[in-house]
Amino acid sequence: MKCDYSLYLVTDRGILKGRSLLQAVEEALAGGVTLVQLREKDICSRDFYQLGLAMKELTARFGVPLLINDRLDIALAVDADGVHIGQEDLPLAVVRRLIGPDKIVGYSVSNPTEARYGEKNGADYLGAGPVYVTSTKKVDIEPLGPAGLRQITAAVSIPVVGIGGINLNNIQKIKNSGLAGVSIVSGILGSDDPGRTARLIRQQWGNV
Ligand code: TZP
Ligand code: MG
Repeated sequence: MKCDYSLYLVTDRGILKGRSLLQAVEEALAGGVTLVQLREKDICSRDFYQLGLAMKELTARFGVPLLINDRLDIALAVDADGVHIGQEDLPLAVVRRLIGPDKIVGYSVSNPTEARYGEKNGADYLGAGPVYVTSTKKVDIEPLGPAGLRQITAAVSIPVVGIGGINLNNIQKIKNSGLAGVSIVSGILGSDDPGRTARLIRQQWGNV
């Protein structure tokens, strides 16, 4: 599936400053988010499913694809546009086989070896990170910075998005790293105005 990775919003309900998740994502979509990943770490399957259905309806209204983090079963159940998996989830080739050739499969990487593995085993795109220090996810990997990102983008020919600590203030520094886009959690959802922030980031990044 063809996909615009330029401004990729990943969700987190822990940083919403009292807003509802759907409301904050809707504002971000109105601001120009081009792709959404529903990421839930501590809700039961039934709640994840119900939220997935609601999120699918919302993103579809904006013509934006929805991916589900980690959970292939939820992605299939809500007929999402794809799934994003990491190094500790089901093996990439298994996910690709089960979800089929037409859905989007994303794969988290933090070095060129993992990136090449992802490209060979069926990923449509790679999420490379952490780019900068972040408190949204516990990671014990040194931030890649622009140079580390460039090593990853140079190693593969599929699209790569950067993730981790990216915000309005540091986005310029990774503009020339060969990325297809930026993937952001707190830089948008934790900002005072997700719609305005998304719009400003979109302006800074440009349309890919
Ligand atoms: N994967 C690598 S870093 C990260 C994920 C999900 C968290 C990114 O969150 P933020 O708030 O954009 O730093
Ligand atoms: Mg994962």
